[in-house]
Amino acid sequence: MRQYAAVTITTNQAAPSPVTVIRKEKTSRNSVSLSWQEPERPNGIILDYEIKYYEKEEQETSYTILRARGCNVSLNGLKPNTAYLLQIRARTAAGYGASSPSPSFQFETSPDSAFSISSESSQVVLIAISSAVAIILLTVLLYVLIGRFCCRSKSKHPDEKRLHFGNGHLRLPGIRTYVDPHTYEDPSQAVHEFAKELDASCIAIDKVVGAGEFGEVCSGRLKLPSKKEICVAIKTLKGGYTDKQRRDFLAEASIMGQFDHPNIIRLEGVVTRSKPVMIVTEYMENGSLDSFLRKHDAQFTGIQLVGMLRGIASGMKYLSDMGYVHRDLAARNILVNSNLVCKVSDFGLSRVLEDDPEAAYTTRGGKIPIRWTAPEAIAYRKFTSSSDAWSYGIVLWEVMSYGERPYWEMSNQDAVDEGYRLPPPMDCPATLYQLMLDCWQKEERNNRPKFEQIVSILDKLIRNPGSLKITANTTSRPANLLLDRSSSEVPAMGTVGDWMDGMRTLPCKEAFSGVSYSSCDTLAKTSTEDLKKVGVTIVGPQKKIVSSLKALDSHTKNGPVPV
Ligand code: ACK
Repeated sequence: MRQYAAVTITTNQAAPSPVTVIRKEKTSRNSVSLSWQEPERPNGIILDYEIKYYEKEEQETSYTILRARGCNVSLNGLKPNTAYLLQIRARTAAGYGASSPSPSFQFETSPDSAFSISSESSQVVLIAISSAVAIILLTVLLYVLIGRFCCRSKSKHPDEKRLHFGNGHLRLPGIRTYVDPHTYEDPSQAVHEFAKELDASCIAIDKVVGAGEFGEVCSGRLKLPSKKEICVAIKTLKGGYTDKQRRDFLAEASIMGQFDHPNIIRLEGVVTRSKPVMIVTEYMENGSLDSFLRKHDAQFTGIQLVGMLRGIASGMKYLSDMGYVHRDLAARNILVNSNLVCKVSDFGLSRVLEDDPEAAYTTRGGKIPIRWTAPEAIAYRKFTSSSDAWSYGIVLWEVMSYGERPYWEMSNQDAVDEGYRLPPPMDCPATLYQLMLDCWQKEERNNRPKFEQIVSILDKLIRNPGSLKITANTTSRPANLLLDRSSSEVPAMGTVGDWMDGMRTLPCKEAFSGVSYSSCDTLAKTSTEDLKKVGVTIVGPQKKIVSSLKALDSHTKNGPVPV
């Protein structure tokens, strides 16, 4: 028989080509108006343009970023008589095109004393100068009033959003574009700004696939304007809701609608003008990642698992670049499609945590999914992209253990007990376990890896699959396995009891005490039923416990440990 494999690869849509033609329309001492031509090859629908500019002298150490939907923009709040450099890039569903031009486009503002406008508008200059005092005073007054109004009702102008204010000038590196829908005075305005209103007649519901806090989750089909039908998931808001419930339900759509990334669940639109109120998203054939992995225990290659993890990290990098902190990153909130692509889902603020069955009340009253949450977020609600990185470490552990519950049946209290770290899942590559430990740095949360670094580490692993063969349980383990990073000593582990003490897995220790099995292999061959007869309760899958014990065997200096 001829042996072959058919491989279907779908490339991503190409990014738009650079913006090459930029024109200066008007210049004054504090502002400049620019326009440009659409890229020669947009390769899709241009969602918006990013305009980045900075003082030439400052060499890009601080810069301002604006976003514009059209091909023109006014830059205000500039310094008089100053040279600026500027670059523009277009964004489509495929992401950003290259920034251009290179070298950057240069413009200068007019000197302090002058008020110049381009030559063809010299008449306007004359009129402006003649009525100078009155008009300037009026403009300043209006500017102050409008400025105040804009600050109060943030982001009311979708076409051109100034992303960061600081005396009208950006002093922060990076891009940040997420707008919190709760800052809108009228939340229904937010949903219509970020989500498309769909006609209910274009949606056909096929079946119920799950239940959410607000109502059922169904699968169905959406007829697009092109008449093409696509599979969708439909979240519905059940009848009898309060205004607040409707607002909270739709907040998820207002958040999701701002994202556009292959590893973030895509919003198709909302139905708010008829009942039931619905949120329509792309359909993910394999459902939630945790149950998907449990269904396919041990069925994937290392590369497939790393590919899934890479997707999640890439989605999280996108979210953190946008300034969005997820707060509830867990395998149950990742969806998987038929191509094994993982996408981050479940957006919202307080709602996410209210909705999550894993969320428990902390001593400070907040509701938090304890097992997935960083210590500083549990202790004083310090949620940041670094606390998301901690949760990513837990997701990494969940994926490598095929949907095992973190900390098994331990109580939340024991799970967060200081110093405890999860052990490596069976056959877990050493690099991935080290990555988990890095994500779980307690004291120095800023030392946790950034999502960009995580993506790059996983990319390296994918390029060099041989490195996945070195597993955490066969090599010497990282020194910090059993301890908090603040402790410098690794305790000597002579017996299983010591090991379990070190791991603070009391339930396990109690289960094994008084039972005498001569080796891990004997234990492996003993049925769970037989173990029960001698009073041993298996608190996790038996094969995983055996694998951990074998790891201990290889770890101790004196050969196999008697169990
Ligand atoms: O594991 P599941 O089948 O996948 O059960 C849950 C359920 O709805 C409640 O959240 C499923 N679900 C949610 N969103 C989607 C989606 N976009 N595509 C497919 N299934 C979804 C989820």
